[in-house]
Amino acid sequence: MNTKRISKFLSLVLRHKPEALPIVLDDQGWADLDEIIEKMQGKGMKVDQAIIQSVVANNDKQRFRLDLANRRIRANQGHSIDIDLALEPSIPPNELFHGTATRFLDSIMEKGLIRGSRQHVHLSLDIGTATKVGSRHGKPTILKVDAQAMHQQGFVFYVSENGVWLTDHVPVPFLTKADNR
Ligand code: HQG
Repeated sequence: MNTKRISKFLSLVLRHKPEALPIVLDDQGWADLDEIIEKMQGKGMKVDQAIIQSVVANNDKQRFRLDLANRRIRANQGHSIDIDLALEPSIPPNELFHGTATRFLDSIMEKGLIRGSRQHVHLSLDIGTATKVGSRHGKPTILKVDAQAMHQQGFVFYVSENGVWLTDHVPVPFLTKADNR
C-alpha cells in the first residue's frame, strides 16, 4: 500500500468516518495507534508501526500527529466530526488567503466564507498554498482575508499544528479578490 493511499485512509478515519475501520476517537480526536494498525491489517492493508511513523513524519502537509509516546495518533485539522482540538486562540497575520474555485465566487460574495461540513473555514498564509487548495475544486481563484480587521473586531482565529489558519466564518466585508479571475 503506497504512502499516499495510507494518508488518504488515515484522513478518512481520523477526520470524517472512524466507523469505517471501526475505531473510536476521544474528545480531542486521538485514536489508539496499535488498534488502527491491527484493524488496517485486518482489512488486508500492509502497514506496521514503522510505516505509519514514516507516513506521519513525511506527510506533505503534516496532516497527522503522534503523541510523545507514539501510542496515539490524530489529524491536525480538517475534521468534519465533532471533536475539540483544544486549540488556543491566536493573533493572525494581517492578511490571510483562501483558495477556492471560480464557480463558488458568487455564492461566497453573498454569504461570506462558510465552513460547510468542516469544523472551520481554512485559510492559508500565502497565495501559493491557497492556489493549491483552490485547484482541488476546479479553476482556482484567490480571496484575500483582512484578518487584522477581523481580529480587531473580535473574530477568533486558531492555527493548527500544521500551520493552517482556522476561523468560524469570514463575512463578505473582509474579503477581496486577490487575482483577476
Ligand atoms: C467553498 C485541504 C459556496 C470553499 C486543504 C471551498 C485545506 C463556499 C469549499 C482543507 C462558500 C469547501 C480545506 C460559500 C466556502 N458558497 N462555496 N458561501 N464558502 N465555500 O475542501 O478550504 O489536503 O471543505 O471555498 O489544504 O477547500 O485535506 O475546504 O472551496 O487545508 O489536508 O467550499 O483541506 O487539506 O471545501 O480545504 P473544503 P477547503 P487536506
